[in-house]
Parts: sequence; C-alpha cells; structure tokens
Amino acid sequence: MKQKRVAAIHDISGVGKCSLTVALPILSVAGLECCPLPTAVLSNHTGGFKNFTFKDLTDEMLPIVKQWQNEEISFDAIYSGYLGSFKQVDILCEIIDTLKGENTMVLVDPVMGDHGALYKSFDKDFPRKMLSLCKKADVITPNITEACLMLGMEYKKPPYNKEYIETLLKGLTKICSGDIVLTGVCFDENRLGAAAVSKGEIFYCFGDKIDGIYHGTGDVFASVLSAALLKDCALKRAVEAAVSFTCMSIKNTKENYSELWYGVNFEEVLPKLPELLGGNYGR
Ligand code: PXL
Repeated sequence: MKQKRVAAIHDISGVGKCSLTVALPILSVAGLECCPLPTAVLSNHTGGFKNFTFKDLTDEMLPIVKQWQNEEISFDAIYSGYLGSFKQVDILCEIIDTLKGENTMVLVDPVMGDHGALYKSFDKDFPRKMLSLCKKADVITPNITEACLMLGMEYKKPPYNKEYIETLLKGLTKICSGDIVLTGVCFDENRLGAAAVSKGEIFYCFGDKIDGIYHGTGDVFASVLSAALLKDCALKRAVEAAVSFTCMSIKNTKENYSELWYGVNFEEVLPKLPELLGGNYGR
C-alpha cells in the first residue's frame, strides 16, 4: 500500500495557528504525507496583531514544482489556501495542470476574507481572480464572506435563512462543477456548521455554536475535510468530521484558554482525529 501524499499550498505564519501550521499536523496525524509548498512566510497572521512581516515566495513556487516533477513525485491531493500574491492564482492553475494525475483531488479553500470584509492584504480584484482557481477544483470550501465576494452578492450577518444559503450554494455551483462546502452557516443562536452541495444534492451539518471569534478555524475545517476525503470518507461524513473537530477545538479553547485570541488550541484535540476519521492507522 502507498501512503497518500498531499501538496499543501498555503502561507506559513510563525505565530497564529493557521495555514501550514494547521495543515501539517492535521494531515500528519491522519497518516497522510503533507508536502508544504509555502506561498509566503509571515511572522504571524494578518488578523489582529499590531503588524506582521511578509516574504512573498511567488518566484519559488514553479521551480519547487519543477523539481518535484524531475523526481517523478506524484500527489493524491493538491490542497490550497492563503495565497501570497495575485500572480499566484495563475501559478496555482499551472501547478494543478502540471501535478494533477487521474486520481488527484484538488481542494481549493479560497481564503480571502471573513465577517463581510476582504482581508487587508488582498486587492479588491482578487475575488474575481479566484474564480479561475475555483473552476479547477474538485472541492471548494468558502466561508459566507468569500462566497459573497466571489459571487458579487450582498454579505449578510448571521443568523441566515435557508433561502440565502441555498442562493449562495446555487451561485457557487456555477463557478465550480465539483463539490461545494460552505462554512459559517448558522440559522439560530445555538448551532454553527456547514452547508454542502454535491451532484445537485444539498445537505447541512451543525455543531454547538460557541460565543466568540476564533481565528484560523476555516483552516482547521478545510484541513480535516481534506484528510477525511483522502481517508475515503464520503463527502457527508467528511463534512461531519470537519465540523465536529473544529467544534472540539473551539470548545477546548473557550473552556481552558480564554486568552488565546489569535487561534484555537486544536493541538490538544489532535489525538482524537484518527478515531473521528474512522481509521486505526496500523495500531
Ligand atoms: O486563516 C486564514 C489566514 C491565513 N493566513 C494568513 C492570514 C489569515 C487570516 O487572516 O492572515 C497569513
């Protein structure tokens, strides 16, 4: 049997529990080989710190992939998140064309905003550009803000109704012919989760809603979803695992680490992930 291998294309932020510092441990604990292709190196993420350093790695990306190709390394998945420049969207499209084999899953998390606003590090034209990347994906995982930005629709604050969520889902199916998983879905005070559409069928999955703003949870969610899909979970089971693990991480943070404003303590619940994904991984 071959161990499955993922090309994880995100930034690495030294402090902040997001992107690669989340994807690496989550994919690893699921027994997958996670090969990072960093889009940028930051001192810390851009949400809520006083400042941050940023080293763009756009020019490194194609040479790294070319070298992987020279070594004839194949990938079971390409999983992308936060990009370091506008140009990286075209580069990533090229990387997908290069690395995607017959059975390679392409999961694109179109990371660019939250709470109704584009992250300050992105140009206002970025959401339109992101459409070309989502078009190439087998699975996309936008939050409500990112869906609205890409569709040019009005962002509404939660709680939502089914009509709003399903209009977003329908719009997204015109952008991506693969599976759509929309995060940050909430119909009342108590439940928060995701809505998904796969081959025309819509389903929902919710967990307990915990008060507060928790940074990096989109990255936790998409990383668990990627891991679950690579562990051959059906989409619904994969979404359930991602919602459940994200909720466990938030609960652990809220109950034990209330000063942890920049991210969630997902590390302490990582040991529970293999069981959630239904694998014994050789034990
Ligand atoms: O979690 C999304 C994310 C990833 N990477 C960086 C970020 C953010 C959100 O702010 O700043 C660098």
